[in-house]
Amino acid sequence: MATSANRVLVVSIVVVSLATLVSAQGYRQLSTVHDGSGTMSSGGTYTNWSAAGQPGGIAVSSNGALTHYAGFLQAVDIKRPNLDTDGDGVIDEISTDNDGDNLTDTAEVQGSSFTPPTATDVNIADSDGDGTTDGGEAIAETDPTDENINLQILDIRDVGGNREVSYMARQGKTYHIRSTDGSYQQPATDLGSQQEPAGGSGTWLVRTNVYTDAGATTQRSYAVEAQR
Ligand SMILES: [Ca+2]
Ligand SMILES: [Ca+2]
Ligand SMILES: [Ca+2]
Ligand SMILES: [Ca+2]
Repeated sequence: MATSANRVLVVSIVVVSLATLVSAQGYRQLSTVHDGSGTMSSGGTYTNWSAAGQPGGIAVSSNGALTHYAGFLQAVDIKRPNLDTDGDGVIDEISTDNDGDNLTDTAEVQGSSFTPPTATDVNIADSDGDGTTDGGEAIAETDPTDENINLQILDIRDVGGNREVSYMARQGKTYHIRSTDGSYQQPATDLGSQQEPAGGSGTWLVRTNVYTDAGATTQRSYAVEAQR
């Protein structure tokens, strides 16, 4: 978080619109038992999880009265048939979104909601713990595995009679800047949108952008909104 001696930070918040979500899939998901180097293949409306991709393959071993079955898919389902990670009343075995982060389990395993493709945890809503859910990072197009990168306002300050709002952005993406005057409430007024020009760094094209709120001098709260 940047700082400034003349900073006029009233309230900075980030609104991540969930208006566009990954739609529910038509197949039964088995991702709760996906682990290690297990592999997955897709065909039409179904998804096949290959036992051959499990580390060590399928094996059975015994130790006295105990028998250990290794490599079988759905082992977690058998052991924890009532597991409901997000508490929505739909057990993980039949839930398409275990952690309720608005990314399906399959999309999380495949990493298909991100560019570049990046897998996220199917049972943790915020895989990197940066305060933005995996689904929110998919909309903002930020790295869901980097706790230092998400959509956030970095600084608000008065400069030469204007107010400058700096925020972490992605090259080529369009953002809406919203505001409200007076004491804090959810910023609702759309000040306009801006598309981030070139200059993003790294694979995720991260850049700091500055929105200039011309002539703004009164108390004002800001939000930056990203949409898919
Ligand atoms: Ca999810
Ligand atoms: Ca997740
Ligand atoms: Ca996150
Ligand atoms: Ca992140």
